Amino acid sequence: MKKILNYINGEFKAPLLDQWLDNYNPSTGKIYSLIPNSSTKDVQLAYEAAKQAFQSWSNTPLQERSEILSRISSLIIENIDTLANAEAIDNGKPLTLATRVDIPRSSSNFQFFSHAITQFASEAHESIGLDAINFTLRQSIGVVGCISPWNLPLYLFTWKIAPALAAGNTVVAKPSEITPMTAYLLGDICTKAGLPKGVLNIVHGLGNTTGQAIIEHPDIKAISFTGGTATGAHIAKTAAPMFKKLSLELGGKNPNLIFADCDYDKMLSTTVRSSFANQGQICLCGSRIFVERTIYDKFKIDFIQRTKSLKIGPPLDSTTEIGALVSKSHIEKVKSYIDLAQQEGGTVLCGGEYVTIKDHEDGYYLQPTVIEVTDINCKLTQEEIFGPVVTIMPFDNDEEALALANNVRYGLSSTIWTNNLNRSMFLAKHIQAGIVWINTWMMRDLRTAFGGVKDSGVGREGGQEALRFFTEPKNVCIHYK
Ligand code: TXE
Repeated sequence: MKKILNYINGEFKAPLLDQWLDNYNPSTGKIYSLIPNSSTKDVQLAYEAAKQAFQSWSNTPLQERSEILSRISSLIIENIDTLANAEAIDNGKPLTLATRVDIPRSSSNFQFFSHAITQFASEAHESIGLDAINFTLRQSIGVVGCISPWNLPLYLFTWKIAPALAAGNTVVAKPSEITPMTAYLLGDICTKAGLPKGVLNIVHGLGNTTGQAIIEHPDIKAISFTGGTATGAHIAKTAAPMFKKLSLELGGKNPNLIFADCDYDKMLSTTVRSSFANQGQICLCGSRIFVERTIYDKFKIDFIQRTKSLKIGPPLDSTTEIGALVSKSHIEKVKSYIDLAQQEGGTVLCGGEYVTIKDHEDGYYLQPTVIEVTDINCKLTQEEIFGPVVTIMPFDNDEEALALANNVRYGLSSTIWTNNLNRSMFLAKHIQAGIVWINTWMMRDLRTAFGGVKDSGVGREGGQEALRFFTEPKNVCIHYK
C-alpha cells in the first residue's frame, strides 16, 4: 500500500515512531494509502529544520525568493493532471472541479504572492514639529505554523504557505489527515523549484496530536488555521497564553438573499452552484436561502428541478457534478441533520437520501437536498452542516431579509441578488459578514481581504492582509535634530 511521507528538511521521511493512519478513498470507501501518524518528535524535527533555514531564507534577496515561488506556481500547472487526479481521489470532489478550480488556484496562490511581496511597502511618517521621522520595518516572524482543512486541500494549504514563505518565514505545515495527498505531492514540486531545504516542512497526522504539537510549540509564533469553529476556539485558547499571532478562518452559515428584481436566470444557475459546489463542503456556500415571497413559489419549482437534475457520480467520471462526501463520519453527520427536518418542522423538498453508485457501493454519496423551513432558530438553519444541504424560506421586505441574514452566530460571506442599487448598498453595509457578493458568488480577487466576523473567525487572509499577518511591524524613530 502506498505510504505518504513527511517532508522535512527537503527530504521525505517516515514518522519517527513508525506509526501510520489509514487514508480512505471516499468514492469507494476503501483504504488506499497510509499516512504518518506524526508525533511531537516529528513536529520538533520539522521545527528544527525550519529554524535552521530561517536565517538564510529571510535574508534571501526578494527577487530570488519571488522567482522560486513563481517556479512552484509553474510546476503546479505542469503537474495539473496528476494533482487534480490525486485531489479527486483523496477528497471525492469531481475531477473536473479539481482541474478547473482547485489546482489552478493553488498555482495562482504562489504566483500572486511571488508578485505581491515585491510590492509590499512599509510606511514612513514625518513627525512634523518634533524633527523626527518614523518608519516601519516589516520583518519576517520566524517559524510559522499553517494548518489546513480537507474541503479544498491544496487550494487552502497553499493559500497559507505561499504568503508565509513570500514574507520570508519558514513553515511547519499540516494538511488535513483526511486529504493529505496533494500536500505530499507538493513537497517534490518545492524541491524541483529550488526551494531551499527546511524552508517548508510538511508534517502529516491527526489534529489533536500532530496539530496540537504545532500549536503548543513555544517557538512557533504565528498560526494560520482554517477549519471548524470548535477547533478554532480550542486553538485560540491554547495559543493565547503564549501570545501567538493567530489567523482563524472558521465555519460559515451564509445567507443567500434573493429579491424579485434580480436577473433570475443568472441567480438560479449561480444559486445551484453556491448551494452544492464541492458537495456543499465550502465554507462560502450559501446554505441559508431566503427568497422574496412574490417569486418564492416559482423559485421553489425551478430550484428543485435544477437540483434534481445534478448528476451524482464517481469523481473521476467527467460527467459528474456531485461527487462523494469526504468521509464516512462526515456523511453521517450531514445525514443526521437531514433527519432532523421533520422534528424541526421542516419539509424535505428534494434529495435527503444516500445514493448507491454502481461499482462504488461503499462510497459516500448523498443526494443534494433542499429543505423548506419555518423556524429560523432551528438547528438546520443555525448550525454549519457543511454538506449538500440548503434551507429555504420566504421573506417580505428588506428589513426582514436583513434580520434573517444576521440571525446566526456566523459571519463569513453573504450573497445578495437584486438590481436595485440602493437596496444592495443598504444590505452590504448592514450585513454582518466579512464578504458580500452582489449578483455573483465566489468571485475572488486575491488582492481582497478574506475572512469572517462573529464565530467565523478572526484576522484576514489575502493580498496585503496576509503579508501583514506573516510579518511583524517594527517602528523605528529617528530624531534628527
Ligand atoms: O475540521 P477540523 P473537521 C467545519 C465543518 C466541518 C467541521 C469539522 O462544519 O463539519 O468544521 O470538520 C486540524 N490542533 N469545517 O473536524 O477538526 C485538523 O487535523 C491543531 C469548516 O474536519 O477543524 C485539520 O488539519 N490542529 C472549514 C484542520 O485542523 C487541529 C473546513 C481542520 O480540522 C486540532 C473544514 C488541534 N487540536 C471544516 N484539531 C472551513 N472553514 O472551510 C484538528 N486540527
